[in-house]
Amino acid sequence: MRNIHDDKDQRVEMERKKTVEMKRSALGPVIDRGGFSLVELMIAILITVLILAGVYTAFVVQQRSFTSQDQVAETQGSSKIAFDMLVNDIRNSGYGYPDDEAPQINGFSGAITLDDGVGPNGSDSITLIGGFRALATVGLPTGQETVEVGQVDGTGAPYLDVCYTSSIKFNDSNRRYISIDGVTYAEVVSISSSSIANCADTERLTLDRPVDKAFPGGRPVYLIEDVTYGLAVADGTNCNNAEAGTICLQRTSGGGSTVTIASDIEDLQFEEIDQDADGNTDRIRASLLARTKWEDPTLEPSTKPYYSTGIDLEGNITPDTDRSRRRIWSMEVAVKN
Ligand SMILES: [Ca+2]
Ligand SMILES: [Ca+2]
Repeated sequence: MRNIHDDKDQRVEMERKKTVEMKRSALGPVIDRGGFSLVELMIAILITVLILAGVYTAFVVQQRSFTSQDQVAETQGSSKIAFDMLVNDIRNSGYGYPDDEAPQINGFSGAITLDDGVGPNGSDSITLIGGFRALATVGLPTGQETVEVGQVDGTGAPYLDVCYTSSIKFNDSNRRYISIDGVTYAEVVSISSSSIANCADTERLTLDRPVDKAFPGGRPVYLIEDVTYGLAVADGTNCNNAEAGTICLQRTSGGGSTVTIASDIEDLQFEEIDQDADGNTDRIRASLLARTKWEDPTLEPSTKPYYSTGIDLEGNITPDTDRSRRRIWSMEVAVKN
C-alpha cells in the first residue's frame, strides 16, 4: 500500500520536473538571463569613476603645463618691453636739461634722482628729467628761414612760434619746460594763437627768456619732463585693474600721466656706478624682477637652488617660496655727463 503510494509520488515528481525542464528550455538558459547585482553595478561605477578621474587629472596637468608655458612667454614679453622703455629713458635722461642752471621741473631737479627702498618689497624708484619727446617743431612766417635771435613781440616779450606734431601741447603749468632742438632751455609764460602758413596746428609761446640762436624752421621742440619709474601695490582700481595685492611697474610723468607698463613685478633696483672713481656717476645699473601670474604645478620650490633662499637684487632680498616662474632683467646704462 505504502509502495504504490510512493511510486505514484515519484511519477508525479518526474512529471513536474519534466514540465519545468520543458519550460526552461523554451525560455533559454536561466543563468544567462540574470541582470547585474547591486554590488557588481557599484564596482563597475567605481572603476569608471577612477578611469575618468585619471583622464581628467592628466588633462588638467597637461593644460596647466601649456598655461605655464604661455605664462612664461607672456611674462618675458611684457616685462622686457617695460624694461626696454626704462633703459631707453635712463639713456636719454638729461637731454635738453641745463645742468649748470638745474631748473626745477615739477619739483624735481637734476637729470637722475634715485630713491632707495621707498617702494613695495623694498624696491627703489628713479626720477629722470629730459626731453623724451618732441611735441612740436620751430615755426616761421613764410619766407623766413631761421628764428631771429632775441625776437620779441609787440609788447617786448620774447616768443617762439611752434607747429605741433603731437596732440599733447605745451601749457603754462606742468608742461611749460621746453628745449629748442635739445640746445636752448626756456619756460613758457603764456600761450596765444599764431598764424604760420603751412602749419596745421600752431601756437605762439611767450617765453621767460629770448631765443638765443638762429634755429632753422622745422627743428624739434622738446617737452622737458620728469618721469618716475616705481612699483605700486594693486588695490583693484590701479595697475590696469590687476588683482589686489599684486605689484605693477608704473611710469609717472609730471606732464600729467601715470601708465602701468608691467604687471606681476616683485622688485626694481638701481645702483649708481662711478667707474673711474671721480665722484660722478657714469652708469646706472637697473634690475627688474618679474614673475608669472599663476604658479606652475610642475615646479618644486625646494628644488630651485637659487630661488629657494629668495632673490637678491642689489642686496634687497625678495622671498620666493611659491611655484611661480621668475625672470630678472638687468642692464648697465651709460648716463650723460
Ligand atoms: Ca635699493
Ligand atoms: Ca665717474
